[in-house]
Amino acid sequence: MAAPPPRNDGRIIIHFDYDCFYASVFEAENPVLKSLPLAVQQKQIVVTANYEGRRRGLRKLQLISEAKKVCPDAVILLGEDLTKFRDASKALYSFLKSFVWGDRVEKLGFDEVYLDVTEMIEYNVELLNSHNLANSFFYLNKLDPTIGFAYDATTFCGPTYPPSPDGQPEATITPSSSSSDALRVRLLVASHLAHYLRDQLEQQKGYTATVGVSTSKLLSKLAGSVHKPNNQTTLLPPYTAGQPGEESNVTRFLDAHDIGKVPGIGFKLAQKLRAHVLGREPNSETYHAATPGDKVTVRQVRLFPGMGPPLLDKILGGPGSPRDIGVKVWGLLNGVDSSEVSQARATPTQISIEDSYGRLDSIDAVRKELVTLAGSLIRRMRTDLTEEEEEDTKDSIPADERKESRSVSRIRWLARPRTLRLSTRPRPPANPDGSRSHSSNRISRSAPIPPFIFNLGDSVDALAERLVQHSLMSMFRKLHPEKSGWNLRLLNVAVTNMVESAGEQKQSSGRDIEKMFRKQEAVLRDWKSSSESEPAPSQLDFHHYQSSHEPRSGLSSKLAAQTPLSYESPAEDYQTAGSTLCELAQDDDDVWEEISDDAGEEEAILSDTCKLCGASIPHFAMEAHELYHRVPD
Ligand code: TTP
Ligand code: MG
Repeated sequence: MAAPPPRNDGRIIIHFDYDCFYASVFEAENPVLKSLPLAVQQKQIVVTANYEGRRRGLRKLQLISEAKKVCPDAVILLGEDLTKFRDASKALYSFLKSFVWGDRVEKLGFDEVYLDVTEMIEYNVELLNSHNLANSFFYLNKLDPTIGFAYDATTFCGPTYPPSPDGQPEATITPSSSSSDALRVRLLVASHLAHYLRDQLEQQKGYTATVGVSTSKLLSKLAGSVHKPNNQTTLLPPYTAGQPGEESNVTRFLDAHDIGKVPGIGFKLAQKLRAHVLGREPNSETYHAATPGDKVTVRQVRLFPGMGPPLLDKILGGPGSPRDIGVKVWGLLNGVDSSEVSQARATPTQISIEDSYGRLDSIDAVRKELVTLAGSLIRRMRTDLTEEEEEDTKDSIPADERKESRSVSRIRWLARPRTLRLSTRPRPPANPDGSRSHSSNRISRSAPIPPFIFNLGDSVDALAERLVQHSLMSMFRKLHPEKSGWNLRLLNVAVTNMVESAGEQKQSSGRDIEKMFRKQEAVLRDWKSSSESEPAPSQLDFHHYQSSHEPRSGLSSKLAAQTPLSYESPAEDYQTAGSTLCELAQDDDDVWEEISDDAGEEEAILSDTCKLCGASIPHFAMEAHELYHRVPD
């Protein structure tokens, strides 16, 4: 066995996972729901349920019919329009970020956030008074020592791994050369910050979360999953083994996990590792190796004869895998993850809107759908990429015309995308026996964005029509030159290749993102009246499908703004904790491609096992589940 890679436990990371997120969004809107069993429905499945519902038998990915059977008085709310979840996710992200010093706050999907709190913790550890630890004060603001909270620094706050013996004081703050002691104090202080943040989230926003505290994204995420819901877990030192033969807490903690549970080791990699250890193909229906005979732990893989980066390269390498995959996975198996919490960015790197269809096979129908999608896209661009700017007019107006000093506000673009991309996913032709393969690739076409799209004075509807006329229809004809004979499952319209506006770049890293979110709300409000006067895209789709008597396979319009706050690929969005291992990377920058097979977007519906996260999903639920992966932000 190769030596474990070197550790670097210099950072302190807190991982948040909101409890039953979609249900909580409804509860925050209407607190009466908290005491009722609540299920959120997409298509015919429950995508989540609140804890009262779970107590009464409601489950994630349960059929609605089953949910009604086990809990006849369940309140079932439709969660196909993702707007409110996205908005709540942004607001909570912004809220958490407002506490953290620096920009290292990263959103993973809708309901997870990593906070790098190293700087705050170091500052507060420095200020600890070892003679009066029980009455410590956590300073949340360096400039204002009154802002913060009192805490007892003699004990960890909340559960730890391994559990601490009851009533034992935890902290011994003495000048000590032991790095393990120093780390212990830093984690202890961080456990109090984590508790404070959870409390604020609940008091001020009405959301609870399950939280992990450790030194990397990998370990904080895994630690967070120990005590669910509404609790926290701190992974205690020692993180490195002292004597030969001794095991660190990291090793003990990680070793017991099934290999498929390790963030960064996706389903495909886990299956290859299981096959190697078991010496046979594992059951492909396995849900994170739930089948007892197929369970392979981290320890089994780590201690397998000859294990180390070269063997891992052999097992996992191959076309499409990262060159250093062996080193990376070896790191993960040993609890080493050097990926940083990304810096927050003010604007997304791309915005994309899509919808899926039961049958879309005529130019007229395509045109109509493109106008709807283009309208949603432009609305989203205006929300995410503009800000209201106050200008003091005092100096720009000649003195004789100046009645009084006043400020006017105008809206300006923070970033402008340069590329428009249209993607479709054709329905595969029927096989001779009448069956149809589920698998089909996306094809896409890109073009420069026509400048008129940025005219803030024009109505969204007019711009959407113009964009379809000017660009999207000709792009579509290049993708599908035949007048008919095709049938599409999906249309996606995206803007990519984002360029931040001058002035924005200079201050981008220090931007007040909270201000941006406040502005977004204001901007949205302005446009709401016009968008509310027309049917929402989902309603349009619904009518469309109702009238054509087609089974509606698509969900409501999906909007996705990908930012470096979250991972680049949907797969990673859900599965990894920051490793660059990406089984299904989506290359965002291949902007000028001709027709390209987007293998990264390959259909995740080949079997009942989700190819992105390995979950065993009932066939009927796969589409809703796939949507969940595909809409990261
Ligand atoms: P999860 O974090 O898996 O679930 P959760 O937050 O509801 O519950 P928990 O307390 O166990 O963390 O997913 C976050 C949200 O994503 C969830 O509220 C609903 C949505 N979702 C889907 O839409 N489809 C899916 O297949 C899954 C798993 C989740
Ligand atoms: Mg959650």
